[in-house]
Amino acid sequence: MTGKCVWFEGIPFPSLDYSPELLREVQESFLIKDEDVLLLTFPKSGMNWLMETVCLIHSKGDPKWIQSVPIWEGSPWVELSGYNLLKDKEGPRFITSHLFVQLFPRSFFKSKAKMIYLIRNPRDVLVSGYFFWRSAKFVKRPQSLEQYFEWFVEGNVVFGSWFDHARGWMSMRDKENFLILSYEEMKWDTRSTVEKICQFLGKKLEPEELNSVLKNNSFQVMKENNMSNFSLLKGQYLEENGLLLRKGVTGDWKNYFTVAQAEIFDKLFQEKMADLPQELFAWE
Ligand code: PPS
Repeated sequence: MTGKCVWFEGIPFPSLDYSPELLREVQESFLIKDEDVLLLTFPKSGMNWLMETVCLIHSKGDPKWIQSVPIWEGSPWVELSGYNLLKDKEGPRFITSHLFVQLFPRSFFKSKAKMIYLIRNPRDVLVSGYFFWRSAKFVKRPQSLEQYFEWFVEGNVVFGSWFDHARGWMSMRDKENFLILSYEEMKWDTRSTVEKICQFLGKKLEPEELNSVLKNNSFQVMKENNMSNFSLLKGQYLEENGLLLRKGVTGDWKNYFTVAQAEIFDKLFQEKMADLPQELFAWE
């Protein structure tokens, strides 16, 4: 998959709008402010769901903003075209990124900016990525799930190894400006997770505002929102069958992994993550 990539400090990036020069500038010069809110995930972990949720919390559940502005403008990607948008923006910003911890703007580590890291069962990340990258025009596409499985376990996919990405960010987990959430908890109890995000961000919502956040960040409503469902990316970046909101469930990997693949994955997970608290990985 990495054949078509742009490389920066050993990490492969899609041949989209990434460049080593921009990535270096982001890392060295982008100024994170204390009042910023940062959203971080490995690709296909539910980033757009988190972005939509945070924007809805900000607008107190009013969907006008998320229905009128592309999702990548509400919470721009710092390592992409969002860089220029963000640089000139006054006041508190939502900032999105898939960057590894070591590539993230260095100014963050001295700031009080709040960061949310959303983690998802990497087996589901793998399946979600397989279906998504098959319809993307800016990567070498996997020809089969078997092939993508091999790439993924070797860390030979865009943005590199899930294990290294997760381990890197997990090292921040004791900091008080850092919140780890899982896609699974967000799926199984969306209300409590949104309340947790509100508490972390110091936002108070009235019951009807919270209900509106929950209505508008639901899979079905997001799937129908052309500002959030990536339909604007069809043509230039995605094939017509390209879907961001594919199934939106947990445990879908069980429908795709063979018994042998499940065993290989379990063994690898043990090798790579055994020393971390296992309650961080509460999934099926
Ligand atoms: S990306 O392209 O890397 O930024 O993709 P990302 O947004 O991180 O992940 C896409 C997966 O998130 C699911 N998703 C949702 N699930 C539940 N509810 C809502 N509202 C929601 N929004 C996005 C999306 O369906 C992708 O997962 P899969 O398993 O492919 O369906």
